[in-house]
Amino acid sequence: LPEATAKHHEHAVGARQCCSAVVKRVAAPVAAVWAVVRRFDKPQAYKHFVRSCRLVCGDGGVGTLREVRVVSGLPAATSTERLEILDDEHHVLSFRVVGGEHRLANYRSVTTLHPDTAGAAEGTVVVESYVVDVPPGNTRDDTRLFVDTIVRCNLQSLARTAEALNRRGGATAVAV
Ligand code: A8S
Repeated sequence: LPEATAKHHEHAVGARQCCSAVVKRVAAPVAAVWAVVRRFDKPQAYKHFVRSCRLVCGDGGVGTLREVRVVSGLPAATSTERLEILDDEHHVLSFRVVGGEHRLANYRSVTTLHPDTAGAAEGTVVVESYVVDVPPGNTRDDTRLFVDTIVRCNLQSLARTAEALNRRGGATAVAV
């Protein structure tokens, strides 16, 4: 990764915290993936664990607060999240969990997009790293397994969403 972007994935990890990262290749150009990722007001466009989302304050720029309602069956009901970084030039988005009814206190993630030059067609490599408190009564490994699973699901469905958007030729007509 370019050095400036790699730095975004360096997290200060406290004694009772854990961190990890998930990488996903998408068969669509960076613009198509970014069109989906950058919509802090619409995480449900690809995050299937999100039932609904409303903005508490802000208009989708840095500092915007959203309240996410999670689908049933998870040890969570709501999450209040603040947009920390939205860099349209370098394709970096970061948010922080500031409240809600769930067990992932102090969750913070960083998502970066990179052109994938390996294949013939234009592709994207998505890197998503996070740091989070280990909940009382859980181990670091439990926590990493739980969160990695959610993030992997999100990036899988991000890939499907961006690839469909790209096939419709609509990286700029953001129909997410
Ligand atoms: C994201 C990443 C995560 C979201 C987690 C890890 C969450 O929304 C879910 C279950 C929880 O227990 C915690 O990018 C929380 O959204 C699906 C409500 C925060």
